[in-house]
Amino acid sequence: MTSNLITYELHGAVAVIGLNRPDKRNAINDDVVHQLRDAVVRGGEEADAGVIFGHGVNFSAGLDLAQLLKRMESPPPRKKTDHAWHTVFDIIARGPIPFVAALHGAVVGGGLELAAATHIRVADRTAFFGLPEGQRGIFVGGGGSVRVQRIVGYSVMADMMLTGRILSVDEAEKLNIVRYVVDEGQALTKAKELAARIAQNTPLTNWQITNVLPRISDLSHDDGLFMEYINTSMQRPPESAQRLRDFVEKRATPLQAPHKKPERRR
Ligand code: 1HE
Repeated sequence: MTSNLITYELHGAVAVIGLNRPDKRNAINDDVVHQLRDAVVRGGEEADAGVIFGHGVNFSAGLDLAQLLKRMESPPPRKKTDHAWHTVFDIIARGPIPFVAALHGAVVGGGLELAAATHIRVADRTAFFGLPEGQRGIFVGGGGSVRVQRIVGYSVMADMMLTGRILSVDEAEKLNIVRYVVDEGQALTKAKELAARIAQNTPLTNWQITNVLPRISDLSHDDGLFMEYINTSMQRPPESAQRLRDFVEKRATPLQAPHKKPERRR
């Protein structure tokens, strides 16, 4: 599927989804949000992991400010509707499959909020990160007050929003905004490689990691342990027994310590 503003390709078990509005620096307008929704829903149905990236030289310049201005200059709607950004970003964050973001160039405002809705972020050395909402006279609206704040904490987010501070890739890595830093032009390749690896996990375990784990972090100690117990004792992926047998019967690929070369199990 290639709609005009979002591209979608299935690479094996990985849905590769691209923001495709490079002339506007992949600024996110209503049509982008709607097409992104269709793409992530489709990915959830037919893939086991997904990648989100930006066409052109940026990931995303965030909310389409021209469209927002037009809306501000029009009469307000009579009725409240669902906030489409929240709906779509929640499908990414808490849907059926994990997503990896491949970041380069501008990752700002709503672009950073979108990246924060994914589960793993990879950035190349051209990426920079900002929340210029303060300068634009608006507030975060794509879930950033929850997701970005949970990643970087209040003091970092307040600094980014109040002063307009732009973070480099190295700063973003220190703050856990990104987990992998790669050379220029390599973010998409690395993100696809990670997604392909993730897609080999059992879908139920991936779902527990993306849906149960973040909810546990919102719970009290006691409730968290209880939720963990329920999850480990009441539902196991159907593939678990075979995977455990593979390990016990020495067919599983050994874990690899970073300082050692891979070794075959005998
Ligand atoms: C845009 C947008 C946009 C570019 N909305 N049209 N986001 C921001 O405050 C970031 C605004 N953008 C920028 O600061 C710069 O565009 C960039 C640093 C990302 C890239 O700079 P550059 O020199 O490569 O591009 P440019 O010349 O600034 O922009 C190229 C075109 O993209 C130009 O349109 P043109 O018709 O004159 O060619 C720009 O107007 C257009 N463009 N960014 C609309 N954001 C749910 S709440 C989330 C709240 C936020 O996201 S706030 C942060 C908004």
